[in-house]
Amino acid sequence: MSNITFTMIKPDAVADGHTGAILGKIAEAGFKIKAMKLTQLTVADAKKFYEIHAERPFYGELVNFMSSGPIVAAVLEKDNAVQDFRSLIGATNPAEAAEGTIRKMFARSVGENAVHGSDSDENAQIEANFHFSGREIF
Ligand code: 3AN
Repeated sequence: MSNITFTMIKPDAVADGHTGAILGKIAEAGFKIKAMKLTQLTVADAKKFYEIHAERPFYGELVNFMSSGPIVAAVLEKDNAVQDFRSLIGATNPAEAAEGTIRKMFARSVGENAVHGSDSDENAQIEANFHFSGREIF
């Protein structure tokens, strides 16, 4: 059964000109695009999106970074979407990410790590609804 995951190409990767290459890797890996847009998070959006990390020492840095420039937000569909996408992007810290993963190839650092991927089916749905209205998801 197909399911969905939510991703953002983060401000570092958009600014570094990696959007096309990252979308190519996503398509090659068999994900279908159900929704996509170039947008920018406000500070309030970023705070809300990353609310779960509010107590972590890097929260302020994360919120500032994620609202610092345009991102590409997308909803992707594939069997086993959440886990397969996390395998495709690699470990949070690009220095620890496997060869060939998106973070290994394109991330700047653990904080500016090129892409977001949902960590559960439930969060994928919440994150998709945070960024897209029903009529923007196909
Ligand atoms: P992942 O994105 O791999 O699920 P999380 O959920 O632990 O990782 O972290 C969410 C985001 O917080 C990361 N994508 C990264 O941008 C940032 N982050 C995580 N750990 C650190 C850290 N040690 N220092 C700075 N930023 C971090």
